[in-house]
Amino acid sequence: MRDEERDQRERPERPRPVPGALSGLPAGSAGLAVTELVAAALRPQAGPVVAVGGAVVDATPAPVKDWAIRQFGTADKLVLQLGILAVLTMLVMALGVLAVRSRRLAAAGVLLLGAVGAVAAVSRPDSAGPTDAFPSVGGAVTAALVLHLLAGRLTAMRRTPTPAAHGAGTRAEGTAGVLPPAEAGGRDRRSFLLAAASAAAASAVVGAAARSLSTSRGQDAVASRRRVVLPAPGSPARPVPGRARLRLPGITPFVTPNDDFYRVDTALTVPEVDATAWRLRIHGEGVRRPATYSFDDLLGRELVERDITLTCVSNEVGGPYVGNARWTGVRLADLLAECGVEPPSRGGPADQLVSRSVDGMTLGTPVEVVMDGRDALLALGMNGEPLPFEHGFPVRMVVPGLYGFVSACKWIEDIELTTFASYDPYWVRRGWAREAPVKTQSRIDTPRPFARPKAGPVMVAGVAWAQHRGIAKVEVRIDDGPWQEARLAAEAGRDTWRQWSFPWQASRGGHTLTVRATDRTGVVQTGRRTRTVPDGADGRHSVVVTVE
Ligand SMILES: Nc1nc2c(c(=O)[nH]1)N[C@H]1C(S)=C(S)[C@@H](COP(=O)(O)O)O[C@H]1N2
Ligand SMILES: [Mo]
Repeated sequence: MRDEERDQRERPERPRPVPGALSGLPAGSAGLAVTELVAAALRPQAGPVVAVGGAVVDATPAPVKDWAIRQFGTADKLVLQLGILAVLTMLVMALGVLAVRSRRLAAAGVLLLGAVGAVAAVSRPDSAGPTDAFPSVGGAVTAALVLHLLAGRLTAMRRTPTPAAHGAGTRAEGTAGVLPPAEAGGRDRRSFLLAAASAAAASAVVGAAARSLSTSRGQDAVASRRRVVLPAPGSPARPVPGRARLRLPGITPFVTPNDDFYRVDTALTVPEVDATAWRLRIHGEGVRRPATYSFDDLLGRELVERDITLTCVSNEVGGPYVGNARWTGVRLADLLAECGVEPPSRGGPADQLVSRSVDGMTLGTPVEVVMDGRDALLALGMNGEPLPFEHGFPVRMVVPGLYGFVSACKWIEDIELTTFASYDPYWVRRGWAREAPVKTQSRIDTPRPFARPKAGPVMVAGVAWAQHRGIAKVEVRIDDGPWQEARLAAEAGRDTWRQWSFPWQASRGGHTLTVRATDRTGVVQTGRRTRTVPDGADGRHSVVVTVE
């Protein structure tokens, strides 16, 4: 009997997973907070969540990426980062459980996580070098230390039986000279909880400091944007005819306001570039006079203003990734000519213009297209204001007629003349086409899918686009009926979309409305549906409605 009693007293309790897992949380949050602070001080892009997220984005196959864009739209990045945080939370909880058994193994696990973040940060295309490992390393060391400390308290707590486990131990007993086990257990528990709470509180303080530091760092960029005054364009946009804008409920407006303009990019944190420090370098094959331009250099040139509709190759038939804005900028062809660049048709050696952004994105555009006389711009303004940060401040490219992924480089900082044969930019390496003119497309904006309009006159309306070729005709078909011509709004220009409308005498029952466009080269939008990969979706948009 005596032996059994002693056993009960001295044998450590079996490790309990719940407090272990809970000790992983303050350790993880302390690590993450330090990570954020170091990243805010050094480079926000070097933070492990952003770096690992970026690596995941880059490694995701095109069809999965397409699916994610479809599922989550512009929230895809938030979903990805929350996913990474969820995985991280589970891992630190598991490491917390492990720490109760082996503090050394758990610390090694935490450091391994840090190593993953460090490697991701250092190997990003826009990495600033080995220092990008600092946020991950600092965070991992912090998390390992906190976990070590908490697991130590937990182990101490376990060695002394707790009052609950023995159903004994009242305050009165504790007044004896020697601390009874029950009281010691309570003390250890308090010390564990205190340590865990302190770690959590310290993480909150450090996290807040990291946020305010990163805000203040972004302020130079914000201030530089606020100071920009766009001079009146030397070459203003052609006035948009009044009849280019249909005033119909539910139709997409002719000009897309900046806040509604779709956003597609791989940037997990929007680059905030200080325009005063910004430079654009033009160099490469056949560049006889390589040059570097500042933002003021560009602002001092003749500005041209153009209405241009931008489309994403990932836009599904009927999808939302298309927008029309009034861009202000400088002619890219003029800059290239100044640098001594000749297009291939005049003997120039380079057929591909590779634009590179501050976040390491690369896009390839045919030199011939950029220099064929169309309004290929280095845009500084969007709808009368400096570019919003999300849309590429301080400078981006816009080339009418080409999908964004082969032309519209945001946060641009480098233009290199090269050949298609010798260099594949980012999207091409992931299965997208080298060259991608926008396909002729049209979309029904109203009625909405599954609407229930009343029988009688129903206005069917939407937009159609075939940038740089222009829209010649839009037709609508009801069910399997004949194609009937829609009314086209006036043409603002060949580089913009065109609104259209079709007054329909709707009869009761279910109906399928289909639209197709014909461009000015005679190409009719095909009925054969294709995927967005590799060079944009083909097919016609249909909407099913029930007329009551
Ligand atoms: N730096 C950078 N530029 C970029 C991209 C990107 O991921 N990074 N995405 C391109 C794509 S695919 C499109 S469709 C357009 C979208 O421009 P927007 O976000 O201003 O609409 O930007 C292009 N420029
Ligand atoms: Mo795109």
